Amino acid sequence: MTLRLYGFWRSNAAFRVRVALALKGLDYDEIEVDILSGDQFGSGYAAVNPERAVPTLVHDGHHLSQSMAIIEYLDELHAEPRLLPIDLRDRAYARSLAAVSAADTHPLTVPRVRKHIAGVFGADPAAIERWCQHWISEGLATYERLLARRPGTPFALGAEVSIADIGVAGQVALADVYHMDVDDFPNVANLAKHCFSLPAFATAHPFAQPGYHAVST
Ligand SMILES: N[C@@H](CCC(=O)N[C@@H](CS)C(=O)NCC(=O)O)C(=O)O
Repeated sequence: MTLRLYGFWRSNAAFRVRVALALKGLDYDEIEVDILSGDQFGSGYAAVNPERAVPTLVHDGHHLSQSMAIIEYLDELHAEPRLLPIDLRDRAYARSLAAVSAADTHPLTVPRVRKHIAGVFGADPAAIERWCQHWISEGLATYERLLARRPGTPFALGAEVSIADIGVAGQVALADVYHMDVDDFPNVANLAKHCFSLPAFATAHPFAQPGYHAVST
């Protein structure tokens, strides 16, 4: 079996897939698509993923996109450890937690959105940074309220790591990229501490990627 991930060091969606691959112990190679330089629009990448976004996972020649769909595919391909709980209600809860970051907040911070608010509304780099920090903070606050209502330990659903934790940890990784601390969100901070103590999460972090370099947002 061969697995190739097209990603980028600061891509939060690629982070989610890296964590899932590592938790399942699946070997893969990663090809960098520099989405800050526009490589997602190049003719080479068009053949890989017409969405013009990362991640793309290529499994034995089969192309998969959208991080959540990729994680669910990996969960069905390689069941252990399960990232989607067996229990119907737990599974819905885990998916809903993951979606707070993957569907609601992270998409507001991606390069095409930043470029659009700069080009159409004249947002300067400081305004774009404030925009992103606002939505990241909103996501963290939503997670804090959800985790307070249903505390899990050490992970969101209890003893086992799940797709929910990938979402929460991803939101914290996003905060790291935007120079934000998570001190105001103690439940989130505690969950992230447990997640990032696992090599699968730590090695997936944007700052641990070979292409990482400190850039302004
Ligand atoms: N919903 C998609 C998000 C894909 C996405 O927007 N990826 C970003 C990086 S995290 C990207 O490649 N953006 C390119 C752009 O905005 O031009 C997923 O979860 O995979």
